Amino acid sequence: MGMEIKRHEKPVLVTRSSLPPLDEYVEMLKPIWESAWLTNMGSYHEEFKAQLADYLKADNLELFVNGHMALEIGIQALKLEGEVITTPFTFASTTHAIVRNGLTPVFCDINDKDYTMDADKIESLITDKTCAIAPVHVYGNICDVEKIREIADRHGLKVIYDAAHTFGETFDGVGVANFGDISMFSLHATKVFHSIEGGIISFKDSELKDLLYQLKNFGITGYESVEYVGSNGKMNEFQAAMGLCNLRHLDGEIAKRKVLVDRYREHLSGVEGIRLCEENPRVKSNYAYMPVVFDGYAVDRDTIFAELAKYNIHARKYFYPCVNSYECYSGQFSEEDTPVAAKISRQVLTLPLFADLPVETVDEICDIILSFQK
Ligand code: T4K
Repeated sequence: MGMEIKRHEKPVLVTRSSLPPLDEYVEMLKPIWESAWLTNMGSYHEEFKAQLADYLKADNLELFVNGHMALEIGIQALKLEGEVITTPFTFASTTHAIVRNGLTPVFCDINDKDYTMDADKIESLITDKTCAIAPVHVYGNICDVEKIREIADRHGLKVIYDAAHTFGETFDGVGVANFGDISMFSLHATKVFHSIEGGIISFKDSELKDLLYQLKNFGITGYESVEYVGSNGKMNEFQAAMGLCNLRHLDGEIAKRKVLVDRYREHLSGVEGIRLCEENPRVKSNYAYMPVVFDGYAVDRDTIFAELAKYNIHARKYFYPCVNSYECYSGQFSEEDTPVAAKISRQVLTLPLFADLPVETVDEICDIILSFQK
């Protein structure tokens, strides 16, 4: 701290995809060339699925071309009708997947500690049309899974977790894939673990297995039969090969992220007007994001965002704006119904975090932020 900070020549972005050594990936491509089997559930697809089941400690899972298709198809497989209680503090995908299934989102506010759905506010939103609750383990913070399960069971509702940020995490030693009726993991290039693009649905009811497989393959159920209006959500062999390579290096990548998160915390914890998510001792984290909330700090979030940009450092406002104020939903919802989410979305900044981010850059980012201190 206290060093002179120069503008970075190359932009420091919020994240940077991890990649395996090139030779390792190229070696994986050779069998694809030999077999000329590129997609439609090839051998890498099957191998990847088996290794993921092991890593995620989940018996039932299906692979998809990306996280969003996984969520859309996962919801379709549950055959729901009516209203789904969800959070507005998320990426566009969560709500879009609900709406594109012909369901109506009902927005529940978040809590101001870890920004997941406020479980105490769910019951007042339940009506005779409610069919499911769709919370998000936002930034890798695990929702109040116990209370949500209890509410869902009492009202006969399905629970759909958007676990896009939560790959590999555990809660009390249980793989996060095991909560809810279904959970969706994103394997997008920007995630802690990726297969270029990719997605997973883990599911409780093993009877969903065939249906999910069929729905991601146009609803085809046999050579001469198409029983469902399915989609094309298949993961291809190049994606699966990337996933298999990355899985070998994942634990090392997470360990590097932890060092950086600890460093951010060292600098920013306890500073007046700056809030960090509390670490939950019940959760084994994957250190997916570094969200920082500026609430009563010397300057506001947007000033910090602009100041970092002067140094070619590009934090992101994940998740601003809230989904219930998107143009595409104009006139249907009001951000005022979820005041905590509205406030946090204006105060939060996710700082750069990726395995190969130099620790010196973390020091610089914190120096820039703390230079405004009164
Ligand atoms: N649910 C939640 C809660 C989610 O956060 C997401 C996705 C989903 C569902 C849907 O899952 P997927 O269908 O995407 O699997 C990015 C990601 O594209 C998106 O996956 C992610 N959430 C979201 C939070 O972040 P953008 O629009 O911010 O991406 P973009 O292109 O601005 O990239 C962000 C930064 O990542 C860049 O500044 C640099 C870096 N980057 C990006 C790409 C594309 C790389 O290093 N390599 C790359 O290939 O959405």
